[in-house]
Amino acid sequence: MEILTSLYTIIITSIPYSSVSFLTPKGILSCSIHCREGCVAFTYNELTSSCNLVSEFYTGTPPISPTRFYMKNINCPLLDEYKYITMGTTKACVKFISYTPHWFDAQTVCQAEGGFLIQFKTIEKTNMINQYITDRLSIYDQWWIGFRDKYDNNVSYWLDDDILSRYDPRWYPGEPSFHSYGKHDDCGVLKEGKFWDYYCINPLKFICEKTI
Ligand SMILES: [Ca+2]
Repeated sequence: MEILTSLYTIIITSIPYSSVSFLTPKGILSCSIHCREGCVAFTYNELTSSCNLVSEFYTGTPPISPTRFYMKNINCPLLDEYKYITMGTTKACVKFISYTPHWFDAQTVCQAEGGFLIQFKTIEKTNMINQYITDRLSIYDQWWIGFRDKYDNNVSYWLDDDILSRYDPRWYPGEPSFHSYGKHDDCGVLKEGKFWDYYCINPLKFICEKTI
């Protein structure tokens, strides 16, 4: 049981979760060993020898009966509506926020929670988040993300100052425009799986990220 102590925190929760189940008569340790890539927690029922590997859980929906969870010690505050999303070796701790401030207030909210507007430095991470949005939200939603033309010189920078090339294939056709309808398009948006630049004072939903 030392492995459980070192790798997992036991919490009692009524949080709904998505999981796969199978029988492991060898017990809870066997169940825990199956909780590897893509698994953030598990439950084990001693009476039925049923092991549930949990890939995601979340708050805000009607509670189910309380379950004893064994949760991996991941630096992602899942109980604060952040989601730990994995696809292969790609991982992210993110929160989709549906009220609609302008870009700067969105970034301020993320910073107040110890994070930042989400950055997409790899194709794999972009694909993973787009898949999640397609499956659980709407691909037509518009989200503030963590890049902008910070010097107003038609160069887009991620929040860590890496440049997002204007030739990156993840831009929507015709983007970045940098200007439209007489306004500066300086702030980063994810919509329909692609990057756009918008006028920063638009009211949009946003995605916060925490480093894990
Ligand atoms: Ca634009």
